[in-house]
Order: sequence, then C-alpha cells, then structure tokens
Amino acid sequence: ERSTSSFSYSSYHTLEEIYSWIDSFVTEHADIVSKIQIGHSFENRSILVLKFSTGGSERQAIWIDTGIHSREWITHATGIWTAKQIVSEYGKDCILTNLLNTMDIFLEIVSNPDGFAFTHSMNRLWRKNRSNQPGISCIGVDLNRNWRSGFGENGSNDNPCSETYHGPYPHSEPEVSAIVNFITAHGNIKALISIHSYSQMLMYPYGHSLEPVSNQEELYNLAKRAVQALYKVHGIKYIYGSISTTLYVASGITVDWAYDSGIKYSFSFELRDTGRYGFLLPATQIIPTAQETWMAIRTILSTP
Ligand code: ING
Ligand code: ZN
Repeated sequence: ERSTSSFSYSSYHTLEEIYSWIDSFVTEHADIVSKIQIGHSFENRSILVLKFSTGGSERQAIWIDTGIHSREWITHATGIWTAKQIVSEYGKDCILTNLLNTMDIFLEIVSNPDGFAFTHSMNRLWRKNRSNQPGISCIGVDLNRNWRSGFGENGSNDNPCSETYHGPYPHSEPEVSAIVNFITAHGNIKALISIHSYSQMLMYPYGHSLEPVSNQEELYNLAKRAVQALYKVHGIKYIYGSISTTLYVASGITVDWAYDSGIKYSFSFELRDTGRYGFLLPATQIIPTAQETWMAIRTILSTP
C-alpha cells in the first residue's frame, strides 16, 4: 500500500487510485478521519464516505458530495484536495477548527463509482449511473433526478435513453438510497453541499419549483458572501441564486430532497469553467479550482 505522499493532487485519477488513496489517507490521519461504507453501487462497488471527527458522540454534521455525475472529474479532484485541506488546516484555521470541535464532516468523493469507472474505460462523457432494467435497452439513471422531492416533474425525463432519466421510482438507485438512508439515520445534518460542474454557479433550492424557500433571503445572502470569498482567490466569477431561477427547472434533485428533509442549508455548486473546456477541464486547474471552492465552502460552514 502506497502512502499519500506520492499522490498527485494536481492530476485526475482512476477509481482504483482514489480508493487506494482513501485507504492510505485514513490510515495516516486515523485520529481525525475514518472511512464508512454506506452501500454498494448497482455493479456492486463500495460506496465510501470519509468522516472527519474530533470526537464526541451524535454530533451535528455537514454533508458534502462530489461526483454524482461521473464525467464531472473536477468535482472528484476537488473533493480529494478538500479532504487533505481539512486535515492540514485543523488546528490552524479558526473557522474549520471551531467547526470540527463541535461538528463532524462527511465527504462522499465518488458518489457514482460505476459511472466513474465507465468514464475511464469506455466513455469519458458518461453522466448517469450504470443501472439497467429488464427489457430496457438504454442504461443508466440520472442520479440528480432520482430523489423524492418533485420526482418525475418538469426538468426530468421518463425516457430511459435520456441523459436526465429519473429512474422507475424515487430512490430506486442504490447510489441515491445509500445517501438517503445514511442521512436519514444520522438525523442531524445541518448543511448539505452537492458539487457538480460546470458553469460557475452556487445555487440553493428549489430546482423543481419557482416558489422561494422559506429562508431564501438567508441562503441568498450566504451564497453572495461565499461567491465573494471564492472570487478573491483567483478572480473567478460565479453567479448565484435558486436553481430554478438561475439555471433551469430540474426535479428530483439532491438539494431539494435535502431541504425538504429538514436540511435548511442546502447548496449545489457548479464548478469551473463556463464551457471553454467544460467537463474536460485541464488538470492544471484542479488546485486553483479546489482552493477557491474551499473558501466558498468555508464561508457556508462559518454560518452560526
Ligand atoms: N448540471 C446540473 C444537472 O443536474 C443542477 C444542474 C445542479 C441541477 C444542481 C440541480 C442542482 O442538470 C450538471 N452539470 O450536472
Ligand atoms: Zn452534474
């Protein structure tokens, strides 16, 4: 087993490399990080979550996921860098230290392992998972359309061949139900951050409706501060607002489910860029992207 000292945080990695990095990382930082298997993918790969905790029991927690869409490689790379940032900044950065002294952080880096493996082996631009149903020739469900909130409404598709196919019923996909079961069993998640690419946006619910959420003003102001903090790092501009008014109506999405499940600080990022490279963002942009995203996440986490 290699150590994380030989791991390149400025390169894209395969699933095997990431899972091996996770094992080394957890071993090297066993005082603060542990690995939890929350389920198995359709093709029976492990679904793993990193838990950052300084102790206590039944602490409130923050949830962060990356890689729900497998082709969005910058998100996995940002998740990995963020994990390393959390362990190296604990005890140095006041905001993070205060947070980890009372709360836990859960980070799911490869939220769609089957799709991710497929982007390496067969089709770099694969978005969905790899599930199939008897009698249906098209493969894959959009894991950001499979959640119960607004399931099957506008901005999702009931055609299994569509890139935004919502699946046969809410939480039908093991990659989604693993998260739903974990978050529900935990019962005390304060904030959820679901990371996608690309478009340079920071958004909050709802996606399935134009109706403003009850704390929309607070989420708007928090998004604004987070985007300002992000901009200061490398001068990258993000737009922000609710999903349905900023991007488009999308139903059955992670953050709407989280919000409706009581997680009132639910945000979704769309990382770099705005389309020049799109999903094929050069690896030279991994660290700058992760650095600026961290400043935005940190702003969200600093909310009392
Ligand atoms: N776009 C997102 C999609 O799932 C999105 C847009 C993000 C919708 C967050 C809802 C919530 O269509 C990408 N690039 O995945
Ligand atoms: Zn996405």
